[in-house]
Amino acid sequence: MSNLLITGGAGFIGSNFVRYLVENTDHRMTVLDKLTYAGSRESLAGLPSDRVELVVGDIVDASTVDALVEQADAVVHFAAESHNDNSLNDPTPFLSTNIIGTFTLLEAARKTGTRFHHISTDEVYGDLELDDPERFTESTPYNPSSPYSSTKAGSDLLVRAWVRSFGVQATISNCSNNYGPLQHVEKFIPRQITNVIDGVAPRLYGRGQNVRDWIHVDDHSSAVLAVLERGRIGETYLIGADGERTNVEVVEAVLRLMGNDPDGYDLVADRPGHDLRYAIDSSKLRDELGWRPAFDDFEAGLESTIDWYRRNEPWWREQKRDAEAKYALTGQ
Ligand code: NAD
Ligand code: TDX
Repeated sequence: MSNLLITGGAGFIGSNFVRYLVENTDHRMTVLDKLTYAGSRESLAGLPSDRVELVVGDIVDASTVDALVEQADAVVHFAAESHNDNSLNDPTPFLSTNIIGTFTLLEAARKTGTRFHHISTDEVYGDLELDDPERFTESTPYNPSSPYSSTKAGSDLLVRAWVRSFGVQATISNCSNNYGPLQHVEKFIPRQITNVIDGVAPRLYGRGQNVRDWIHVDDHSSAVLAVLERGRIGETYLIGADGERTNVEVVEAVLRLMGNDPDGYDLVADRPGHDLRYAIDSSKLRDELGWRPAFDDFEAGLESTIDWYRRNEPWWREQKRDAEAKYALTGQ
């Protein structure tokens, strides 16, 4: 059993990872989370207090970070500003949290020699044409499009430099779009599910033809655990589950599964710089570490996610009001 420091563990993927580790390992976890608009204590509710402790703090604060990294056997770094649309309205916190925050953690790991795993995104590679037969691999050149993805790319490059220059014991994983319970309703799938619950038509950007490569959040967690336990230091692993779908296909599935007419969506203004398509080739992770996704039925995963939002309205009702007020400003 070891002590893990989980940054951003009160957010969507971080809290699902903590829950996954409580169920599948003996690790003790300290969550360091600023509880921004995207993090909540409720996402960690019901977990055993002898396994999970929440420290409310900022990854940019070196004294907090140094003290916590010192006590940890490994760090898994999820904390980030994570939403592309927000980064178009105000990039400032993205620079601070994603770049300076990662730098602060790396400096602490350098001083202590602590094992470090950095969570990143496929968006660092830019986008693919709809008909491109290629998918992203670990050797695809970095070409980010948005303020969000450029700060994630910058944080990845810091990790690589700290490995090479200072011998930090780090790995990186770049994952495709996650779905599942506890995702903030500003994001595509929970936004549309909660719209339908509220009797509002789902909102598709542009013509809805953009493609995302969906993976269930628990499959992301099992892959991160595999890299943490067996990944080679200094290496990058792409995480994906062959889940490419156009946005309109996803919305039609949500509407159908919720008993509505699959055509009952609205087309709204496109996202500036909107990446066309993401697609992951996860052969390295599968061949080297023997990882396989457990969720091979997207519609079944979507159905249980819909069920979770139906049963957990108190968790999302307040954030829904705030998120829709922001979208109203851009007419989206
Ligand atoms: P999220 O926005 O739901 O959660 C982020 C968490 O980080 C929140 O709990 C927030 O309070 C915390 N946080 C933000 N700034 C902080 C700071 N300065 N100090 C401490 N805590 C801070 O994000 P998510 O969707 O769970 O994404 C988690 C990670 O996974 C991110 O690094 C993101 O880039 C990456 N990622 C996400 C996806 C996806 O589909 N959501 C896909 C690939 C990679
Ligand atoms: O209302 C919407 N309508 C719509 O058509 C919203 C919120 C989104 N979209 C589109 C934009 C994208 O093509 O749906 C797709 C998914 O949008 P987001 O949920 O905002 O995700 P994306 O921009 O693809 O980024 C996500 O995956 C990669 C995460 O938010 C990132 O943190 C991760 O790095």
